[in-house]
Amino acid sequence: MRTQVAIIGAGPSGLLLGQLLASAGIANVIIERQNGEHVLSRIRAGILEQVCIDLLDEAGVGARMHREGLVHQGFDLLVGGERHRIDLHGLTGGKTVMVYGQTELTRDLMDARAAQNLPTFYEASEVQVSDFDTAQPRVRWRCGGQAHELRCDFIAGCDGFHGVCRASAPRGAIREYEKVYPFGWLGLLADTPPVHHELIYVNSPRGFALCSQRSTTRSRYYLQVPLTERVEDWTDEAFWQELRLRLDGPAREHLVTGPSIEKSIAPLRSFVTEPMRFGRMFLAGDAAHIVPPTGAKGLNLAATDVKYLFNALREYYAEGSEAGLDAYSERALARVWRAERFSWWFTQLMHRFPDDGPIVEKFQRAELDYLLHSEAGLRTIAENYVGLPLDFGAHAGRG
Ligand code: RFL
Ligand code: PHB
Repeated sequence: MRTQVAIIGAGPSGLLLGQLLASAGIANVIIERQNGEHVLSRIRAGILEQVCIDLLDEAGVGARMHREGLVHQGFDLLVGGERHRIDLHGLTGGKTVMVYGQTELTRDLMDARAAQNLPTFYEASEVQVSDFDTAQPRVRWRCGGQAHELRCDFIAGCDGFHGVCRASAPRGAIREYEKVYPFGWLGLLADTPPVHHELIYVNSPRGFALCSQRSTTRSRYYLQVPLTERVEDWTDEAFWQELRLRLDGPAREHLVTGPSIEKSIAPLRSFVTEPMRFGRMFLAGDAAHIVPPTGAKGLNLAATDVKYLFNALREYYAEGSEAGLDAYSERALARVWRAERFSWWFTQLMHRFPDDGPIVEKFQRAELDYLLHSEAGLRTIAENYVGLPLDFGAHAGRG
């Protein structure tokens, strides 16, 4: 079998890249370890930046998102029992974010791919990538007891944090940066109306909490929990009770509880791989970097990697130019580090760290107090949250 681009992983990165390439007439094959239902069952991101929305439109899969997604012009920070609104729209000259679940976005991409009959191999085991230091990279895998081999021009490693692509890069050529946080997020999804029309990020003495949503009838809540907690030990009732304790009076009053549809604990991590290119293999999305979810940046970063990679591949096939491919890693990493910094900063601003003494708590409160009462501080939060412009820093020669 032969194709132009072999894509490893059918998460949002791989599926989006596949749609964009197909729209430009570039042949691609996706190889995914799980089955489609399993990919759709992972409850993850909920907030899309404009750059992600534009890219889904460019890929021709934005119709349902525009119909069903909720445009948010701001969110609340609840600090010391007091609510402060971050007016994203007002502080950024009209920018907004959209609430549209990763599950829905993935489903739209999967449906579009199936409708166009684009080749996808689900339930692939023993996936191996090789020869990406030559002009003929190779992917091998097994499916239903049968061995498969694919020759291609390029490999796109869109296989997430635990994938095979990054692990196959030569050890001497790769540098990894990592910070693991001493807590996780316990998430609960329920078919109950959200407690508030916008998101509420909560810094409480009992730890961080987040009131998010998927629609006007489906809520998503998170609680900061110690890494020692097990999801089996959290009944729905215990979750709601702890959430109530972290909210303010009005939110407590409006909170509608109900049975959970899903509950899980996600560890928090900052992680970056440098570079994001190894010969003819390119990493994109969670395969190359992880952010703690506090800034809602993971999926959006994946989308911008895909944008840069797609533009580079299109340029290569249309004009024979490798300039975009050569610039990919540096260009993507410049944006990655900015989002990593924001996610780390917002995480340490909003959570309780078990080893921090009372003085660090005071520093945190003083910083929040400053940010929330300063136009510059509010703007810093807002412009990072909606996503820095794609050409940010370009004028300083770093774009
Ligand atoms: P994914 O989604 O992990 O998909 C990778 C795919 O590759 C497959 N795979 C393999 N396939 C073939 N061979 C192998 N050897 C393979 N190994 C793995 C996997 O089965 C999978 O299907 O990576 P991708 O596509 O880069 O997408 C990244 C996003 O999923 C991720 O960044 C976001 O979910 C992060 N995230 C959020 N991002 C946002 O932008 N906004 C948010 O509000 C937001 N909230 C979140 C989040 C992530 C969370 N968790 C659980 C980590 C909230 C949470 C709780
Ligand atoms: C979510 O709805 O899952 C979500 C929203 C905002 C975040 C993280 C997760 O910062």
